[in-house]
Amino acid sequence: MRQQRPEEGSLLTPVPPTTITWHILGAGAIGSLWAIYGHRAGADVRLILRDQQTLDAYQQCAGIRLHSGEQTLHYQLPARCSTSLPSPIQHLLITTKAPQTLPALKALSTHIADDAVLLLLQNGLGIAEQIQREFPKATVIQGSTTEGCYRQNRFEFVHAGRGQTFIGSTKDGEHDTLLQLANSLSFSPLSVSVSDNIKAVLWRKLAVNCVINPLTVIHRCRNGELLNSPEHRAQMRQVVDEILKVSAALGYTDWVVDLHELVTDVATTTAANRSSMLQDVEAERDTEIDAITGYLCHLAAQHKIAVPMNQQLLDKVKRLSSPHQP
Ligand code: KPL
Repeated sequence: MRQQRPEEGSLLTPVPPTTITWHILGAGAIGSLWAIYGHRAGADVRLILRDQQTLDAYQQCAGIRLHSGEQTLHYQLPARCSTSLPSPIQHLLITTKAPQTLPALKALSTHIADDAVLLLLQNGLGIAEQIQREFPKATVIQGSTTEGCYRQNRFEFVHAGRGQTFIGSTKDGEHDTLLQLANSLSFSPLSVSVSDNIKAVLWRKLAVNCVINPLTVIHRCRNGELLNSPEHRAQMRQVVDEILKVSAALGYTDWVVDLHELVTDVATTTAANRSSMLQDVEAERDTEIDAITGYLCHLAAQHKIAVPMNQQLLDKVKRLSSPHQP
């Protein structure tokens, strides 16, 4: 019998549309994707920008542009910076990069309702636990997306590849809430599903990011170009083999039986995309390498598993993202 992928356990029972107001923290590629499609769908979506300077730049650009196939969408949806937010935030979609998440949330904390829903849609692992500690009464939901989107200019993005988006919770009894949230964020063409095994989905996404993101940085190439060279393919295989060993030590073997295939699939469907890590390195921004490869290497060390290829990629990307490091 064919092995069931964790994504396929998702329940897609239709739930009536809701009128949730979504605040979106982070106007990067993923945040802007949801903001633009949400606004187009008539949903109440509001951007939270870092500071007044960013807000001024946003207004000067008259909002966000998104190129999607032949179409360009251009909207100036409501945006505020964190110092001028009016009411307590009840639903927050967090799309900031892993290292910026906690500082950004702390800066917003007086505007976040105690019982807010904080939905995390970002690469890497380890941040949700930190958020839950900081906001103990909030409902923290984790999500994962393989939509491919990259920044072309400050507020201009390209939706370069269609992917899948899942949300879920590690706590029991939140299924109806999750369905409602998934429904409220399924702005066409984006579709959000509930996973009944979000840990597996996040682990699989971490694995994909451990392969594609650092390798596209080292080779300065688009995702699909990794598949064109035998040398790059060999490196991809090596990274995957090491992840399989760590997965086995953690008891996650069933989640990654098709990992080689999955990585190739994602590199193919997002072939035209520039990975988020490559975009960060090129823009001299902090990367998410610590929450991705760093997280994996940390677990490997705890279980005394050698992951030399991942360690090498971690060191190289860290050197590239902090050029002053020896
Ligand atoms: O998540 C991604 C990223 O760039 O961070 C992938 C799926 C690799 C798409 O580019």
